[in-house]
Amino acid sequence: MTKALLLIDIQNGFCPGGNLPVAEGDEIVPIANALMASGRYDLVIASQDWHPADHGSFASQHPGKSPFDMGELSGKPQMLWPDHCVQGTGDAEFHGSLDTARIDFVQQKGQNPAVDSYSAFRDNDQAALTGLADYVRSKGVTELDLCGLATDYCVKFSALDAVDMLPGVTVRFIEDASRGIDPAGVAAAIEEMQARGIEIVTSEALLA
Ligand code: VGL
Ligand code: ZN
Repeated sequence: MTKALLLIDIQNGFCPGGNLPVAEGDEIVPIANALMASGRYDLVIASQDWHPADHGSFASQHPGKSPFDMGELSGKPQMLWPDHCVQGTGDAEFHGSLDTARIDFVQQKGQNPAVDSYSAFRDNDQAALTGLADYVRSKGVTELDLCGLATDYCVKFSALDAVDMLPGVTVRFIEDASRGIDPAGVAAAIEEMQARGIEIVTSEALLA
């Protein structure tokens, strides 16, 4: 059995003070650190939202649009975001208290300005893969526990893709080690994950 922990986008940009802050986003950092330090995991992976400054998911690239408006990107509906997690900026760095020394592999995503990439495994149009599924397979992972920011976007899409792309791997969502953007969206995301066979767990249960 090879157990992996996948930390989704625990970056300054998604924490209070960042450009796309998730309420209480920083409160998950000590939990993520405890999970990493627990000895439960053979492998720790972290994803990093890593956008060029002109990324097409940014409202700033769509004249007349504001953040959180719906827009279009490459002909598909796209939620327009504030500029966030621009490559090389502090906003894109992992939270300063995250114990990054324990991370074995970082998967960056969202570099293509023409498509958004909520999932750590592939772009939203499912055309381009990040390579993370191959990496996870190459390590013989049998159990993948996920948490991070934001539950209703990048965590959910990563969890659903893990189920799709890694058949046979047990996938768990760690609820207390995650925070979301929209409370209704979080509830819907948890139902959707559960319906797809993802176990909803707490860090306390995993560390017991
Ligand atoms: C995310 C919106 C835009 C996330 C990333 O990490 O959940 N959300 N980019
Ligand atoms: Zn993004």
